[in-house]
Amino acid sequence: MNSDWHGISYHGRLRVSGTRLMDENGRDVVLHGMSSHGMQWYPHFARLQGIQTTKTMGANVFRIAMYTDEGGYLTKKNIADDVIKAVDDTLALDMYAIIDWHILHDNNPMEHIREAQDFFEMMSGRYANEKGVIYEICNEPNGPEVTWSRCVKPYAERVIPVIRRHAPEALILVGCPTWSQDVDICAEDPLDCSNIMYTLHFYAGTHGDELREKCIKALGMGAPIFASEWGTSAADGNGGVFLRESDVWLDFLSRNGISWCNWSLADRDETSAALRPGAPDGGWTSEHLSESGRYVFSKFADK
Ligand code: IDC
Repeated sequence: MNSDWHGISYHGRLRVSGTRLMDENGRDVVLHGMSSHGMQWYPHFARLQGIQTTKTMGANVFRIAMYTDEGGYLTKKNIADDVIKAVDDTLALDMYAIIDWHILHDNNPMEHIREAQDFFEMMSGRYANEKGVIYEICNEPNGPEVTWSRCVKPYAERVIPVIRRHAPEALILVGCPTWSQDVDICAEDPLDCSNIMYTLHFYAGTHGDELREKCIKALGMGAPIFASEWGTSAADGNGGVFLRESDVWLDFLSRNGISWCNWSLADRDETSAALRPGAPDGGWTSEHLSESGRYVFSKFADK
């Protein structure tokens, strides 16, 4: 591990200042790391051994993607136990943990707002005093009817206070319409709360200049941005990998001081997965990593 690796014990509680993410002592912070795949499918990679291996390569954040739909939390509540284990393991490694309410095909976050409130009530109660826990309240709102003003913003306004009751200073990430791409729309009509960031998601084979323009526009309007999910593949998680396009994106994020998590830490047979099929739970060497995994793991420690 690089000697300038820094985790929770160094940075402490994170806070948003303007569009920047800062640490407890007022230093700029940029987090790099992996996102798990769906916790209903790949919980074994979201454990100490695997997360530790990403840390060895320079990662200081881990995102725990808890799908709501598709056999996730809504139909299998005890997935929350795996999420808790993953959060505890991540914190034990001195790394920041993102708890992601991973809506996707259930495109409107309002659809399950009660469940979201109960879930975040439980999680923020449990981690009330933890400086390293970050809450991502809706992965990717999507669909023509799912607008910021009518659906996502009111959802955020009802879920954020639930978290704030227990963890008043926690960093909270808010998804944007159109699969967390419309950061500019959120920026035009921002939430009236502190310590929140909007998420920008991209897949290098599908999204390019146009999405970067939206991001620049949002930053220009003062919206803080966190790239909590991106892939080297096309948006369906496959195709490519698009490493030249990924270079352009990572350079862009770096120039703008934007933190990121890569999709995904799994051995699924799809190009976005960082591990090759049959990979063990951790301790990976180059032979266990996919082309994407080799690329992404080599970027964690970049500034
Ligand atoms: C994809 C997975 C794929 C799985 C599918 C389920 O890669 O294995 O079958 O979800 O719905 C996202 C989502 C993320 C997607 C990913 C790739 O947040 O859940 O994962 N993606 O399609 N947004 C844009 C792309």
